Amino acid sequence: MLELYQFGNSVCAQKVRITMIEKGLDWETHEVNLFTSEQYSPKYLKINPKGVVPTLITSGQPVIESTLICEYLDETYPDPSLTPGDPLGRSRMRLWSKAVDEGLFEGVVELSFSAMFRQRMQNMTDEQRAVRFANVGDPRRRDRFMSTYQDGVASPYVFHGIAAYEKAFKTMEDDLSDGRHWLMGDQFTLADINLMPLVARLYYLDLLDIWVFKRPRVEGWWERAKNHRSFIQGVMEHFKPGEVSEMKKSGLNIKEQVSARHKDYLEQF
Ligand SMILES: N[C@@H](CCC(=O)N[C@@H](CS)C(=O)NCC(=O)O)C(=O)O
Repeated sequence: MLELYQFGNSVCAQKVRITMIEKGLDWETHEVNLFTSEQYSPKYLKINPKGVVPTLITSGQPVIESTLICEYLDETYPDPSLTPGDPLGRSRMRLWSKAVDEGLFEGVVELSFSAMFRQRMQNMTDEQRAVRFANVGDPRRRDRFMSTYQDGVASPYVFHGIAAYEKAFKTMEDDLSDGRHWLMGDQFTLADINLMPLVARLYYLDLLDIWVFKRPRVEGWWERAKNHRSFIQGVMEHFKPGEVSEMKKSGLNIKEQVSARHKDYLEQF
């Protein structure tokens, strides 16, 4: 039986769940409470030395990094395939994985953090905060975290995230302009799965229109994505009561500032 270490509303875990549902797989869930820093416990660090979720356990072996977990699942359970059949298609699909891993994921973290978790961290004790900032010895993650904790949407890391989303949505709109349903064409692939939770988070924070206003093809893609069975079962059905309304409320608190920074980005670049 596959095992998935995850935490509630984690976008990376959502990617993996969508993939497992596409494949018709069953799995056992273990919750790792990120708010009590369970991800840094010596026991968890043994299976995921980065101290993050998700981790997939298969035949007793850990697989980490959500993009790699999804690829592992697609290779191990090839039906239905979530990867284009030709090398060029695969390289294009992986460009989307890179966009997620090299900018969009940080963007979603910084925006979600500014909207939802910053205040929760302000209520922590100094000791609890110090543990969160320690971030298993990764100074880059710590710097991002501290900057967004201190400055919220004014942090340069939030600006980087806003820029990453702008570039991704522009490319999506262009790619979808030939009328294709999914990012790689008619085939639903890991590119769509990679993007779905990241677009969903903006949607639930009520920030999505900042980027997709006047991007009808992205809107069409999102409409299909959010009605896709694996999205409904892998994301929507996992929300706890009140979670969706809380995301919307938190996002609205930062919407004006995010919109202003998005305008700054368009003016500057
Ligand atoms: N690149 C990793 C990122 C994983 C990641 O950062 N996960 C977040 C939740 S979405 C986490 O566990 N954060 C805990 C922390 O930073 O302490 C992946 O795709 O699996």
